Amino acid sequence: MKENFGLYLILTDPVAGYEKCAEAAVNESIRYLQLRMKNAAHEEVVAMGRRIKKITAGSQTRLIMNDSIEAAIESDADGIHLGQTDIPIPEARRQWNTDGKIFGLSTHSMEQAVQSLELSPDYIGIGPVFPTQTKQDTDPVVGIEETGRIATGVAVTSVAIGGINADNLGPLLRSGVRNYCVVSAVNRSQQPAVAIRALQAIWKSEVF
Ligand code: 3NM
Repeated sequence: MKENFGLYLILTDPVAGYEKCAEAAVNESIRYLQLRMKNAAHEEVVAMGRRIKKITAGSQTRLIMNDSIEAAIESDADGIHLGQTDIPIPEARRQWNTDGKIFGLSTHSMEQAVQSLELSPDYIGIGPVFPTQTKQDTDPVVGIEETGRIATGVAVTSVAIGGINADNLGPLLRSGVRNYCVVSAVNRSQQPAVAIRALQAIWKSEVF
């Protein structure tokens, strides 16, 4: 069944600090929290993953590690998010053969989204919906309408990503999108709980 949880929060250099953001995600019952420390050393990523796992333990919040299957295993995360050029999902599942782990995959077009279904990801990302400063060398912008078409058209849980904020979230959800990822809309806030609540209030008013 396709999930409907709204915000999937990615943490990258949050101004309020990783722990404070993770606590806010737990307190706001955010389903997915991804640790994306692109330029950090492996040991640093694993150490932060373990710290965040302690914060999410026993909560509804699942910790997803970005890219590195080793970091995901070593920090005992709940899942991993892979890009189109990372190790393929079947290989990741072989390396991390533990029941219940979550495997997510980035996609950047209808074609990729449809093709990804062969790999049985637990969810897919769709993006970038809008231009974003957060990720370098992104694929072409997908746009609201096409993102909605993909999200409603594929038989897998999906999250829209790229340039999403409180101003454009309403129209995005009206296109049929149910779940959305943000980096800067929360990581640039000194009060992550307030930013999370503002976004999820929009999601609740549009989706329910
Ligand atoms: N992946 P922000 S766009 C991590 O298109 C990431 O797959 C993208 O950051 C994709 O919310 C992106 O600050 C950056 O725009 C999202």
